[in-house]
Amino acid sequence: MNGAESLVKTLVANGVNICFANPGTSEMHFVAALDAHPEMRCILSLFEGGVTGAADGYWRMARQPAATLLHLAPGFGNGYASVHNARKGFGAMINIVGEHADYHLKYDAPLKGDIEGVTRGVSDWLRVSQDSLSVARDGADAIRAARDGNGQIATLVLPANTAWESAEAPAGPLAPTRLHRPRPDQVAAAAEALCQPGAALFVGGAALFGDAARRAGQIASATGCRLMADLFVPRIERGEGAVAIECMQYPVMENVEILRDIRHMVLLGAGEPVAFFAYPDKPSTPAAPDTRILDLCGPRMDILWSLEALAKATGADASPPDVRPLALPELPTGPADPVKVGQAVGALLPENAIIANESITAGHPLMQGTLTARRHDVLNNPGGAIGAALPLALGAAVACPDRRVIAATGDGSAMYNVQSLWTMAREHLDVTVIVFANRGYQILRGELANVGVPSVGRNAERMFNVEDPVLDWVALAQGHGVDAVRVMDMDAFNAAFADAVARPGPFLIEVVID
Ligand SMILES: Cc1ncc(C[n+]2csc(CCOP(=O)(O)OP(=O)(O)O)c2C)c(N)n1
Repeated sequence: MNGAESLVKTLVANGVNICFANPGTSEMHFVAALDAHPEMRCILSLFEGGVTGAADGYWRMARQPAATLLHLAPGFGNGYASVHNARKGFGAMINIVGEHADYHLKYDAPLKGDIEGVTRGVSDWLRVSQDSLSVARDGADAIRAARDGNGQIATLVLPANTAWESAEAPAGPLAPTRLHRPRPDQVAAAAEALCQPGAALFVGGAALFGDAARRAGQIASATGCRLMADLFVPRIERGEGAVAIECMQYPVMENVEILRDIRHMVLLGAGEPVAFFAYPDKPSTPAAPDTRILDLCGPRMDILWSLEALAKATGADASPPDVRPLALPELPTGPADPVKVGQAVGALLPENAIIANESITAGHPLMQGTLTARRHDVLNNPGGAIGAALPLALGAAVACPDRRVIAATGDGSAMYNVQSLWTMAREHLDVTVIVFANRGYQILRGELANVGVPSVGRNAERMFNVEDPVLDWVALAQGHGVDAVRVMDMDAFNAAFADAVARPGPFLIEVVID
């Protein structure tokens, strides 16, 4: 057995059986070892942003880390933005990054780069394997790190000779690690604070879906506090029967209003809300200055245990949570616009769908339109580096083959990792892509005004519009092996969306917004 084989066997023995990949020569022994293990599913992306973004989407739904296979510093660098987004959402992945053989590094060969420099800033755990005998242990440590702290980015750099030289045995299954928990006095103080007038329980991470969200909802019902969360949370359950969680908005001054009456804020699985950007004369944090903030359980701590403890301390067991009703919007007609598209998606969304949302200026109407749709999950982009929706949808569809995945994206954002369409086609994934084709970086017009610049001149206009030439999304999709249609009005959108979510495989709808 060589080092690469010991690593693949270690991954498989620990339940890591998906590898999103874009390999090169320095990874050929790892490729050969993957080839010898058909129980590992290897999924090719044609750009590394798709590799790492898909691993993030996979983790968010499967709650199991996938491996990635990346080619030296430039390959990881191409995937950097999606790793950044994953890390901001406390996502997990195990990046296996090939490197030149250690004795080759001194020659400064073409693909040699500052691999530690490029990986360190977005890796919670980073190691360069020193020899082939250590590779299995390094792999096991990487898996443990990825699972630790509610999800971490683990990056293992694998010099080519450590992959091809002899190894002994793979490392077996790993014991789970224990998460930090708040002290009893902190739980008691939080419980007391939540019973005060003007209290909010501000939740994140695993508290936004499933049983944990129900627990949070019970605590809110029992104490009378508001239940709140950030806007761009990595995963949140919505629609019929989902616990009613009040989400923040994008404009910081709207959030100042939303939080105006909050006097006590208990953080559980989330940090304090912050403005996406700083603006002249606007605050960085929207909570009122006299709000008392209790940091009960950080995002890396034991969120589920903390919710249970808080439920017990507030006597929430018998309190039913406030949940969303089913109230489907009417199907809109007439020319297409983001509000109507949001309503149509809300009306037609299939039960148990997953929406990977990077709709930017169309995002608010989409969230409004789907608030009381059939039950679904939404995956947002917590890191703000655009290009997330297509890879996230890809990874979510691999994790949940029985669920319909919707990728809803701005046309500007969709271009960053457009190659993910090809992987959706190759893997026959049930993804319906909605591209909001407003032919520009619409949000940046508003942001220019937000920083106090009164008008858009020639250069700014040249940086904000994506016209001349106009992107042809039907041709782009078809060129990647995905069927597509362009729609201008709601009758056409409604018909296309209803058809797309019922047919197997990927389909793209370009909805033209003037
Ligand atoms: C990696 C990265 N590059 C650039 C940006 C800046 N940026 C934010 S939104 C945006 C344009 C988004 O355009 P689109 O997806 O078409 O949505 P729209 O604003 O038109 O609704 C850009 C360039 C970013 N957030 N991340």
